[in-house]
Amino acid sequence: MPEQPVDYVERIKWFHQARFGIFVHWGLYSLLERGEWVMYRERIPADEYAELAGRFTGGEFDAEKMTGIAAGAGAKYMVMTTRHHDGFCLFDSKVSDFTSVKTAAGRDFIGEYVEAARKAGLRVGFYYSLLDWRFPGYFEPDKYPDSAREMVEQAHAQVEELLSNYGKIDALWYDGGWAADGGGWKDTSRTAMAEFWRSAELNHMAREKNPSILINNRSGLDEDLDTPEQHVTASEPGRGWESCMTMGDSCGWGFIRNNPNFKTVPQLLQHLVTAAAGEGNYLLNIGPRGDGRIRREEKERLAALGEWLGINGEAVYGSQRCELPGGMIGAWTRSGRTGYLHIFRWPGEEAVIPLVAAKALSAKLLSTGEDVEVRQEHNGRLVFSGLPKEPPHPYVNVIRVDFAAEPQRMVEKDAAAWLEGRAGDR
Ligand code: FHN
Repeated sequence: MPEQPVDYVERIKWFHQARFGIFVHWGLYSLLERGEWVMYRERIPADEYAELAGRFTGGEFDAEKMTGIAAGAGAKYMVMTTRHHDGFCLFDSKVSDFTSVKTAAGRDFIGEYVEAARKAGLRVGFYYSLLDWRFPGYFEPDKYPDSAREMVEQAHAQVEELLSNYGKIDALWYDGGWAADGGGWKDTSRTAMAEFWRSAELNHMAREKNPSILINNRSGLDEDLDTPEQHVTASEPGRGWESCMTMGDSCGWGFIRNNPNFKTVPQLLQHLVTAAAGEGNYLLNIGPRGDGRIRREEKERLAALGEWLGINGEAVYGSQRCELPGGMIGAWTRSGRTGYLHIFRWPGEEAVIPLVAAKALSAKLLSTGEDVEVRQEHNGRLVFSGLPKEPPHPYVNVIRVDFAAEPQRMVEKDAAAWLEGRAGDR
């Protein structure tokens, strides 16, 4: 008997608990070290590009090492490119010879990833690019209708393979469903996109194969998850969302040889906390080298995130929306009646947050484990005092505050009352 469809609230529970995932972009393009768009941006003919498969052996690709690094960073899931826009598959496919199994590597890297991720206790996501640059029908669907049809059929067959051959997959991360720029697409709307890829049928099949799968919004249909890219913007309450981001320059999801703009650990943490504060997730990308090794800059940052989450994880995992203001110093996350003030800019011995409409019972600094003195003044101003002069943790410090009720932002009915030290909500 086929499994029954699983209710959205039930399906998305693990995702809300997780809050932090690692994205992996790896493929033939990694050998060229100029990012994953190199084939198209440099207009490398398909045959010439395909020769890269003869050199792509992934000799240093170690799925256990990679998933270990992700788990050590405190991530709870991963999403790996099963194929990107160049069409090269890291898995075995009956409908394509352009795969790592049938070329020099002779390996099913996706199979290795799935096994290692499960062993490391991580949920498993598949990135799949609908478009495949090797098909003229992608760029000019009216001129080459057979090619366009073949490309869509290949996508259907491969998504089915991916969801049939690797056990239960937790997330299906489509990409590349959009109209080709400058090409022959007359209608560039999401509706046209969904029609082109026959997305309703595709996603129906995916849910039949795996009733608990989460599907993102990039096939032209909204499905389960919004996917803001390179920015952290919360969706409407109740809707799942995940912000994906590169560690370096925005054009470099795949390996770039000299990538001078790596974000700092505090920047990465601020993104993670901002996502958690809006009840969303942070999907942070790594782009291994052509041979599969993960670069030092990424390993160092991930280890630092793991160390921080080891101390402050309770403020992130399973976090709920919190709209308390961060004053001038940070942002809040929440879990029931407990609020977590993440201080990005350490103010010194005293920290002030206004407009807190709940009674604070006690406070503790997670990085030291010490209790913190807290008093409440007019306008719900919380004043934390007796704090260390210098930030005890170099990146982000978290004060946990237990409140008597769910902490909410005070509504200022008289917006000028604060000038006289009066509470504006009465
Ligand atoms: O074009 C891709 C890009 O290479 C990368 O895979 C990102 C990840 O979200 N998505 C596309 C752009 O939206």
